[in-house]
Amino acid sequence: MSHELGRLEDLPADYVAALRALNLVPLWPSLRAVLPPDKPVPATRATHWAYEALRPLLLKAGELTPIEKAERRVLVLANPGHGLEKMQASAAIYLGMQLLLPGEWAPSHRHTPNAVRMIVEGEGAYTTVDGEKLPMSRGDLILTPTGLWHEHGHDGRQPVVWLDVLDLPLVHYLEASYHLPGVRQPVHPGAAERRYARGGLLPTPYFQRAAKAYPMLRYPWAEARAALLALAGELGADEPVQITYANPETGAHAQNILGFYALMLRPGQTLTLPARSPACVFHLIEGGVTVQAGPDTFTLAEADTCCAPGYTPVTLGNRAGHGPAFVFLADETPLHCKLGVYEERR
Ligand code: 1HN
Repeated sequence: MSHELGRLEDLPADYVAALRALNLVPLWPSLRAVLPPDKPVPATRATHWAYEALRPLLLKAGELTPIEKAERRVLVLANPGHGLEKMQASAAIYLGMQLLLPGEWAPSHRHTPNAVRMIVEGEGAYTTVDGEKLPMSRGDLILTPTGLWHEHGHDGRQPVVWLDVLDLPLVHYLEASYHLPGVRQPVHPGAAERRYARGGLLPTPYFQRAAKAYPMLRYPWAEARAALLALAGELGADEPVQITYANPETGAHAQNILGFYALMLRPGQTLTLPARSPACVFHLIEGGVTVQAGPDTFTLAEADTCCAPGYTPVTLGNRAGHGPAFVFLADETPLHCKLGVYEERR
């Protein structure tokens, strides 16, 4: 049973002042705000960031601010529901579009928040993570897990842009976010994506595997796309065609806090994702889709990004009459599962 609780204004001012002087506050005036009835009231608002609109502003940043003055030249995709200055897409997710110009160098550093990059456009850039030089091509997913040294370089001729996805808002909220500058990393040969190139086939004996928490750092789009097409061939026409970016040694999510997925929509297919507790980000790699998040509907062109708050059903639709659409997703599922607050409502 829910009934009106006493308000702060109902209490004598001198009583409230006496409490405050001792760093005390009464719970009951705020109880309903922190425990709203039935479901949360998310600050996260369904929000769309159109690439066509932001791209010229990002390129302009390349003229206005040299890389030495930025370290990372990024426009943050901020959710107005949280206040733009908070630099949050959702409670736990940070999004930014990063520009690296030919010849530029974004120096080595490491930090506690986990990052991934989803490459949006351009060729010739690379990121070196934990001594592994990882080429960046459109649609590739590159991990930069917590604590690993990383730096970006660019040997190509065109601007390179990627989407950064970090769990920064959460790690910052936990007062666990910090940064260390580093020196240029020595690069060691070999790429884990080749060692782990086939699902279910692991390097043996065990010592040939990376005895690392994050054995594979780059997930080439060519592999993910081929996996989706193969999966589509196996599944019924109405079934969701979706893959999870996983740790090849453990099968768990690739990173600890945020989950990453790719999804294929067949021509004309619509797919309704049930309301779930985690917020979710959608980034269109290929094709044209609509994203209906509760009462809001967004029309995504290639390289567009949008987010939906938790506890909101989302319907995705492929607008194309022919040709599949490919969407990259990031969400807070691993975090919610580990904390025991994950929920799905149908
Ligand atoms: C970071 O380290 C990068 O390394 C990009 O490219 C964006 C946003 C907040 C904190 C660290 C990068 C970031 C970031």
